[in-house]
This record gives sequence, structure tokens and C-alpha cells, in this order.
Amino acid sequence: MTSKSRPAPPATQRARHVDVAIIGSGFSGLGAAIKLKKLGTHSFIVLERGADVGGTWRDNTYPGAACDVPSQLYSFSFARNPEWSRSFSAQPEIYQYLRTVAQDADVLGHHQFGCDVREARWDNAAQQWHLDTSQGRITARFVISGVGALCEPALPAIPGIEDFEGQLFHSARWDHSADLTGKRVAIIGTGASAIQIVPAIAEKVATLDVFQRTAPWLLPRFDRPYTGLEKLAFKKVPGFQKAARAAIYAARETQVVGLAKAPKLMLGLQALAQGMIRAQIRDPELRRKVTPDFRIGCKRMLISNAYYPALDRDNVDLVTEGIREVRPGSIITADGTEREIDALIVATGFHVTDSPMFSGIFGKDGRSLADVFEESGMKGYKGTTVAGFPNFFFLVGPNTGLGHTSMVYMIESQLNYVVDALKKIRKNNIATFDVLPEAQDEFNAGLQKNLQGTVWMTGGCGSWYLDKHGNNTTLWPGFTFSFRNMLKRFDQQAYAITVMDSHGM
Ligand code: N01
Repeated sequence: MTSKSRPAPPATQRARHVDVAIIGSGFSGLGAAIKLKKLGTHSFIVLERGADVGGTWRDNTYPGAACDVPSQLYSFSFARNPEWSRSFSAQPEIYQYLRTVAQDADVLGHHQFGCDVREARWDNAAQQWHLDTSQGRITARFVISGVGALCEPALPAIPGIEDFEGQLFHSARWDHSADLTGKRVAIIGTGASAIQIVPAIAEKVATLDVFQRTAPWLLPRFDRPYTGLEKLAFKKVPGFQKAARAAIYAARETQVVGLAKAPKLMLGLQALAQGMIRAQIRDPELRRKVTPDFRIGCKRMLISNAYYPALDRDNVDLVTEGIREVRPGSIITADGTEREIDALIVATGFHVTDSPMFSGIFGKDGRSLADVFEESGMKGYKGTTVAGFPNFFFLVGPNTGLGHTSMVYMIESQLNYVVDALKKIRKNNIATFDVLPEAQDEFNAGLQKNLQGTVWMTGGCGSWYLDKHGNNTTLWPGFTFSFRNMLKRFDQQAYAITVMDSHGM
């Protein structure tokens, strides 16, 4: 398709045209850019609202931020990084890794930073996407969403919170100008972010009130620095790092059996977690409060050796009373107790199944992803395409999340599918593809069947894995290698296809 085939808009309004517009430059968007660069057949641009690559690893700079997936798995297979300093990397190292990968792959020149995509709209007539961005209009034959699932911080709707006069910020937007030393601090939430923040700040603050709505299950964190010998072996011994990676991958993958196939097998892990509570907490009342009332694995299992000891400190209080309101200098709990504070950290997670990004993407019927998901739930085909949204790839789309291993593996599987699709599209002169609703429905029926009986559905908890109807629209319920196999090839027969006419339209 060329710009000659359409009436040209006035020069002042002319949009820049590319074959592929990638939105976001975290692991998924960056991975897409690298694959497209390697493919070498499509012009592309990466639209990134931040000032750098890195996504969540650029944005989440809170004290203690680190990965709970082993470093060996939390890296691209094509950039394994023999330099990891520890078995579980901290945020600065992962961020730097992504920057280095972007540089080495020479894709930074394709990035438009500080570019906020406000709207993406499919144009049936022109068979392309129109993107309205903070830096002007762009048209693209294909859009790859790489915005990720954990990019839009969710703020709690607590009465009075907007009138709080102290320092207030979300864990994913840490205010580094705020010095918490000697301050009375409160943190709302006890998820993966909070359990890293609490031990990192407990020593320096005067008091720390940790507001817990639901106690999480915690397991030990087997983190350690790599020895010089290991690093040398990663770098110099052919196949060593690959083998280490494969062994960790296999060990992690076995967890699927307990999580998805036979949740009772998770009881052993639960016993380990209970033992950790007994070993690390002296106060019986605190032990009771931190013991979850649901089956392990139902919500994300957290790993930390430092969280319980931090809670056990004299200046830290775990508050399990609900929050009634926030006042300019305090929090009032449901029982009427007032807790005076200087700073409030909200570690309350992200908009996952209700991302604001969904309301800015409009498909072929003029309906937004938000409208479509509102009506039928967050559904896609193989987690990567959505019926009614032609020429659109959704990385980290519906039901691609994991509770046990690395998302990078899932992202790379999706990228295989995208690359194969782009090759076939080119070879077969395809103008548009749109997944058939019946193929999508059949896929989701199978998926939801597989989710029945899993710990995420039967474990007795609510979590961000579930949407407001109680459906699990975020997690992949099987082995990750089955996901990879499923996405090996772009299955054209599942799509409504149009081919280019003689004018390239
Ligand atoms: O967010 P969360 P997160 N009043 O949604 C509570 C990834 N991650 O930022 O459980 C009171 O898990 C909420 O309570 P409840 C990882 O995938 C990875 O911690 O809903 N409390 C919960 O305790 C993770 O799953 C790493 O009852 C409220 C907490 O806030 C995802 O990010 C590190 C509330 C939110 O927990 C999100 O983790 C960090 C309210 N109104 C994060 N609203 C790695 O290591 C919410 N809560 C890779």
C-alpha cells in the first residue's frame, strides 16, 4: 500500500506512514522492534510515552524493587546476558539490561520517546490504523501493542485521599524527592510491590503502618550473588548458560501441575510457607494476621526473606482493620482509630482487566476494546489477536499471564507468531487479517474449560487475575511450552483475510 493510492491530506496534516507501529518499549515492545529490525522487510516505529526504553522496569524504581523470577529466565533467549550479578536481579540491573539490549540491537533510532498514543483507530476504507499521538498523526498498516498489563497504576478510591496533605505516591511512581527518614509512613497494600518496599524502608522511617486487606502467601527467596566462577562459565563455557536456563525453566514449569492440574499438590508449598511464618515471626497475633485464608497459588505467590522480619519490628504495625477515610494528616480505620502519618504510599497494583488503554483503541465497527471487553469479557485469540481489530497484535494480551515463571518466554512466543504472520502476509499479498469470532470463541471455550479446577478459580481468593464477572481473563492455564507450540505458526485459516488489489489496497 502506498500513499499514492489514497487522496493525500493537506501537507500540514499529513501523517507519517509506517508499515508497523509498535506501542510501548518494555520487554514486549522492545522485543517486537528487535524482531522487526532483524526481519528487515517492514518500516516500523516504536511510540513510547516515557523518555527511555524499559517499561515497568523503567517506571518501578521503588526501594527494594527486584524481580521474583530468576535472572536466567528473565532475559531474552537471544540476549541471555552472562553478566547478571545475582540469581534474582534488582530493578536497576534489569533496566540497564533492557537499555543495553536496545542499543546492541540498534533499534533506538526507531523510537519516538515522549510520544503518548492517545487513540488508535482502524480505518476500513484505507485498511490501516490511524494513530493520534502527542507528537502528531501516524498511519500504519499494523499495530503491535506492547504496553504490557502492569503499566497503569490503580489508585484506591478511599474517601478523603485527595485531601491528604503529606507526601502521597503510588509504588510505580516513586517520588524520590520525598525523604522518608524519620517520618511516620503508611503503605496500603501487601502485594508483590509492597512486600519489597516494607523491608527496604522499615529501618529508616520512624513508624510504618502496613495496611493489609488480604494476607499474601510468602515463600523463601533463594537469591544470591553469582560467584566469579559461575559468571566466567556463563561467558566462556559453550552451552553452560543455556543449560542453566533450561534447568531453571524445567523446574519452574513443574509448578503448573500443582497450580493448574492438581491444586492439592500445592499443599506441600503451603506447609513450607506456614513454616516460614512460624520461623520468622515471634508474635502469635502477628502470625495469625499474616496467615492467608485461601489456598496458596490462588493469588500470586510472593517471595521474600525480609518481609516478615520487617513486620516483626517494633516500629512496624500491620493494620488489618479496613480504611474508613484519609484525612489531611491521618488515616481513620473502620473501628474509628486515627493514625497520624506524614507520608502515604499506595502499593495498590494496576488496572489490568480495565486498562485505560482499552478505551483508546477502536476496531472495525468503531467500537473500542473497552466496549468489546465490557460486553464479552477480556477475550482474544491465542492471547495475541482480537476479533474486530484487524491487523492488530496484542502482546501480553488476554490470558497470557503467568503465576509461576517468566513472561519473557510468553512474549517471545507471541513474537514468533507476529513474525510468521508478517512473513505470510507479505508472501500472500494479504491486506488485512481479522480473527474469526467463531475461532476466538472456540479458543476461549477451551481455555475457560482448562481453567476450571485450577487453584486460581478454586483457591478461595479474589485477585487481579479475575475480571469483575469472576472470569480468569489474565492467566495462561497450561505449560508455557504448549503456548509456544500453539504460536509457532500464524494459522491463517482462523482469520478473515482480504488480499491487496492491483493498486496495493
Ligand atoms: O499490586 P497487587 P503489586 N484498599 O495488585 C491492595 C508484578 N510485580 O504492585 O489483595 C486496600 O498485587 C491489594 O489488596 P487485595 C506482579 O505480577 C512483579 O504489588 O486486593 N488495599 C493488594 O494487597 C504482581 O502481581 C514484581 O485485598 C488495597 C495490593 O493492594 C503485580 O506486579 C514485583 C486496595 C495490590 O497488590 C502487581 O503487584 C512487583 C484498597 N482500595 C510487582 N486496592 C516482580 O518481582 C488494592 N489493595 C517481577
